[in-house]
Amino acid sequence: MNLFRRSLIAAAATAVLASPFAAQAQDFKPRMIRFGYGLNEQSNQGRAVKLFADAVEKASGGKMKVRAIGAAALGPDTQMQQALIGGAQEMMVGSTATLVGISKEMALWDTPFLFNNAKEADTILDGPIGQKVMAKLNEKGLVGLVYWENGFRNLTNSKRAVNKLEDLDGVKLRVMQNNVYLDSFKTLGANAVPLPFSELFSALETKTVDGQENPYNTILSSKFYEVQKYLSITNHVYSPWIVTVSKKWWDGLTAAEQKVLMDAARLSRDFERKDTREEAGRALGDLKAKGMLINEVPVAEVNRMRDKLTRVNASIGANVGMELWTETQTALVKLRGAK
Ligand code: TK8
Repeated sequence: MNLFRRSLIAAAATAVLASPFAAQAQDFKPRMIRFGYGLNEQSNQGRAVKLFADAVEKASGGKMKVRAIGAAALGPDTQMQQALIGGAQEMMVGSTATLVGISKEMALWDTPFLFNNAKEADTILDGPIGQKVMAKLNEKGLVGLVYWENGFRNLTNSKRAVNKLEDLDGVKLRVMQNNVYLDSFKTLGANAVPLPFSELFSALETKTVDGQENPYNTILSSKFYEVQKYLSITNHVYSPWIVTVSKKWWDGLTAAEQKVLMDAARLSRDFERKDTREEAGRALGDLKAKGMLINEVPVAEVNRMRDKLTRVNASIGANVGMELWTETQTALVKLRGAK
């Protein structure tokens, strides 16, 4: 062995000993983490996954590597969730709404008009209630790390501007695969059709469905403006994303490795929310420039929608458990009184 190589190895050994990853020094092979997500690389979701990947690689000194796989190349949310539970995939980020079939408490976040603004969402999601809902995933083979912002959802369709409740009548509207969404939009008079997000663009393009609902960011990054004429602002629900890990895999990590992931997840959360809010702030202008016709649904009409949906609220309460439901309502009242 020549001198140069020898000193290189010595230097590497020192670096390894100095890091909490010393235990793996002998048979160094980076841990590969397949991290799947549904949106494009050029989206708020894609940017935050990239930031997470870089943070993990840096904090672990290259011993943990994240392979970010977007555009649902590993399958739609529900498929990835099963891969995580089985241990065939390590990580993903997706909608909490598609987790309801696995963990019923997640339906809490589907409550129409639950949060009035992003501040309320952050406080509840990052506080004891959000953490309690997240912890329920552990019984199901998943570990939740953090919530990201998907955002307040709005309606788009190719038929007509929605200015009043009745304009939704018979509109074939794609919803997420979840009974609360299905129920909500049926109650509002739409012909609600559950579909995975990965099939949505082509369903809109071929007019298999007339419309959908998502935050401005997604309407922009998924290019829905190419196949949707009308955007009607309702802000009918705040949707979180959640970063999840396969519990099977997580349980085999060292405490130091788990910490690297948790720290990077928190960094990604703070970055993602900021990035999403900035993008949402300019997205309406961008969508208008792309040719969408945008209208704000009058408050009185939004209130009519809200009233119609109280029936749905009652069933969400029953499904997630009245204790959790009441705790959330009480926390929100308190939060609103405090400002
Ligand atoms: C992306 C989805 C998306 C969600 C939906 O995988 O399905 O409409 O809003 O963000 O999770």
